[in-house]
Amino acid sequence: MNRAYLSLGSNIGNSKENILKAYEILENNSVKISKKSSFYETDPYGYEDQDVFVNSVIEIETNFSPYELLDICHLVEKELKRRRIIHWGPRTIDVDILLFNDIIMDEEFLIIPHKEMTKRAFVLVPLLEINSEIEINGKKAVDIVKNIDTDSVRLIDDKL
Ligand code: PH2
Ligand code: MG
Ligand code: MG
Repeated sequence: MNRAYLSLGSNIGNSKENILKAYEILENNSVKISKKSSFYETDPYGYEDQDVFVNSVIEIETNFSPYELLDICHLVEKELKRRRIIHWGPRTIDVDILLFNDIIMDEEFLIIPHKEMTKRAFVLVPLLEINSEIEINGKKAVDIVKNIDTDSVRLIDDKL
């Protein structure tokens, strides 16, 4: 069984509902969710002229390969009617593979660990909530997050 971590983000429509729907679609496609972070309200990163996001991170168990898992992430985005208009812009849902076992790969359509994850508080904070020991490219995520401004990431109280 493979263990992977996925980041989910939404800032169009009912973002929390969208993430919950994404969980349901993942589970209906044989992706077992073993841990779920809380929901976080997060300021837009990169392209800033858009609404705040809701973000979460989940730990999953799967027999799929990284590319098969990527196909399922795309299926979730398709079912939630994601449209790609602005790079890093608003979306009903974005499902990204963060980590997959200890695989390191750098290919055109799939980079693991996720290329931007060490810069993103909205990824690191929920990831650390569900696995405080996690390492990214041999570095402890707890140490990486120390150098990042985490004020942009606010816990939404009502836990799942
Ligand atoms: N996703 C992006 C770009 N910027 N900002 C926040 N707060 N949350 C996101 O999920 C996000 C983002 C592109 O993947
Ligand atoms: Mg993304
Ligand atoms: Mg994506």
